[in-house]
Amino acid sequence: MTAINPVTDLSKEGEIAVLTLNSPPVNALSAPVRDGLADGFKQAIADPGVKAIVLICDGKTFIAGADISEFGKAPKGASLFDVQAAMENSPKPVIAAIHGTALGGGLEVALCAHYRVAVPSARCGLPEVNIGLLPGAGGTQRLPRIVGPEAALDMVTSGKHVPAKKCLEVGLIDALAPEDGLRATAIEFARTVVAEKKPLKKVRENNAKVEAARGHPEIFADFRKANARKFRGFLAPEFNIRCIEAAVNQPFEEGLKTERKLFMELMTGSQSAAQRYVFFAERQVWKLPDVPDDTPEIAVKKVGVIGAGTMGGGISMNFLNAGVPVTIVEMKQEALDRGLSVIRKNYENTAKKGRMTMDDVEKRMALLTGTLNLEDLADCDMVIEAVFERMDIKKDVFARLDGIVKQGAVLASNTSYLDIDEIASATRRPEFVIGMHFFSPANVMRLLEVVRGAKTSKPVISTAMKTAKRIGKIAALVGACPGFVGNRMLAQRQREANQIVMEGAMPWDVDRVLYDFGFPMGPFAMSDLAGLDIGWVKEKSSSSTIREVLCEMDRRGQKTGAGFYDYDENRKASPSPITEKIIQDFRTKSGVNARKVSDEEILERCIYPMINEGAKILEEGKAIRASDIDIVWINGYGWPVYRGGPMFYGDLIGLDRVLARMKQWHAEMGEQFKPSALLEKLVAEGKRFQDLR
Ligand code: 3H9
Repeated sequence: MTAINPVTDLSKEGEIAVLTLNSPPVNALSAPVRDGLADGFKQAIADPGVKAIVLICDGKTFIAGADISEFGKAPKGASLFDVQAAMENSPKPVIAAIHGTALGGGLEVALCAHYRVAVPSARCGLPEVNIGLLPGAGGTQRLPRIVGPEAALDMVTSGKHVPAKKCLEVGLIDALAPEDGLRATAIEFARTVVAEKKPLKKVRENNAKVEAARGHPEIFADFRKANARKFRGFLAPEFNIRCIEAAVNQPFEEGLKTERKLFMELMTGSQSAAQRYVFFAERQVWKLPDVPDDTPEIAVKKVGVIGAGTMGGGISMNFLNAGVPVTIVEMKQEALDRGLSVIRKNYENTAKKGRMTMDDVEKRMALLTGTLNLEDLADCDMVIEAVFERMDIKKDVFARLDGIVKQGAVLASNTSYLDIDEIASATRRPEFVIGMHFFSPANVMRLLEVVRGAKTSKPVISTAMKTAKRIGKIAALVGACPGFVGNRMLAQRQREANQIVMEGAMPWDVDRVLYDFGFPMGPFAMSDLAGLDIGWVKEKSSSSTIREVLCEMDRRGQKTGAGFYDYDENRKASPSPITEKIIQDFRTKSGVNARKVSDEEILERCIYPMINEGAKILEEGKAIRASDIDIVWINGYGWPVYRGGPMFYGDLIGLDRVLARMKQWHAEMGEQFKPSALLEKLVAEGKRFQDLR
């Protein structure tokens, strides 16, 4: 075995050269990997004793793509295109041996091999779209030449990882190898290619499928139309589509040029910068400076959930999906029955859509036990309380749990804004109490805010985070403060949205601006969806806010067919003259002269105070990193991922600009706009949130 460089080895098995990459964690195409490939192929091709070359990787995966952390930096080392050309034009057959994932640039390298062999557990994909890019090393031109333009469109715009078996069916790989015999099988495959003098297959020359699609622009028009909603606001899916179009309509070399041009456009744009940032943010969020990964974990084998309402039911489903038995507690039989039947119905609906079998439904339901008796939670390893959001009720529940649940179990509250320390004080074991704030619908939304109390122990924090991962969530560890990270910042936006309406805009103006920014819906449409009567009590209603008046008129949102908006029978919203009149009356009563509020002001007033609040959260140590705040907003509140989250967005537009506005509004309108000290400091130092480490 010869070491080509620290990450590449070249060895020989008779007449077959084996080029092995070993660059943890994922064999990404960093400069040393590209250098190793370039030199390795050169040597193997030059060696007269070599008849064929196998490219294989050590570690957990084949090449998982370009090295994303190199993007935006000055290029170093061998060019990927030269490596690919050396492979494709090699006079000796090149066989890629794939395990783990061949993704992005990794698959693009494999597509320059003449043959591909993979283990059944391997997956192939071009996921660049997820980081706001397109496959920029020939992937958009080679993939459709194998799988056809339709399948290629699906793969490049979804970024999905296609299992090896399916890859074999569509011709993306040529043979399957036993799970523990990839190297031997690939070598054997290479020997057969040599012995049988099989052709040096170049994907680029395989034109039949792209030619067949030529003159059928409807393939692309239909695809765009079918996915318009999903792709709204994103540049990368459209650019990926244009590349596949180029593969169909242009000769290979021209298509490559189109791909290159569009790739560079995306690479230098803000959307991809945001999405690359989010890629790393999603991985950072699990890393807790004072709770190392090897912190002992409490084994969670049985979970108790208190409350069988929408929230409790949704939370339970997460655990059932992960195969964890759940005992769900309600106060009344009727509520319990209702809760259990909603869970069953949800699963049955999923089964009806073909996304699970009836057998799966029954398996999950068999893990679920309903009870009216809190004592039944005694042997649970984790109990999550999801009862009514009132401190006295929560404290009562926790005091009772303290007397019932075995020692060493995690006692979690799903509160969305109450003080976790006060809740913990109702027990004699505050170190076991933690917040696990799920977002509604809890079986769908990815975010979990894990709220650390002053006394919460590290194993309990670690257990909550690892449990979140196990049930497929993304969790951000936050500190105890009213509303935690998400709702605390949301309150800023909501206050300004309401205020802007008082000043002259209509709810639909505010909603339109935020929708165009990329949110799935604006704050007023959101309120209508959630129900305007959340927290509203008829007896105490005093007609003092627009919302109260709407509730008093029984305009309680979508469920009553009217709220801020009017709704038709298909729940389609239209601006309501009634709401408009209520708002105008409010303005008159308050002596406000309505003015035209520009779209720019709406956006700034809604977003900048959130960024300022985020800075205060960081300043107070209630979030570990700015990027954790962004994770909360992207996964819990529909912040468009291509804008990277509020803190990234602040960095992008310039913190000096945000600060200037905050100062101006602070002077003009009051304390709610007081600039955060951290924001002032960063601006003074010419730094960004991303520079805080
Ligand atoms: C591309 O290829 C462009 C080309 O078309 C054009 C070229 C001209 N780079 O996710 P994990 C790190 S674009 C750098 O926790 P898993 C990751 O940050 C690329 N680093 O593991 C983490 O670091 P840390 C197209 C990378 O087992 C560690 O590896 N490819 C890269 O859950 C482990 O990652 C993609 O978009 C990378 N490409 O999942 C694939 N990938 O430990 C992106 C990972 O310090 N990667 N890291 O936090 C993935 O989807 C997953 O990482 C993978 C493994 C499925 C591979």
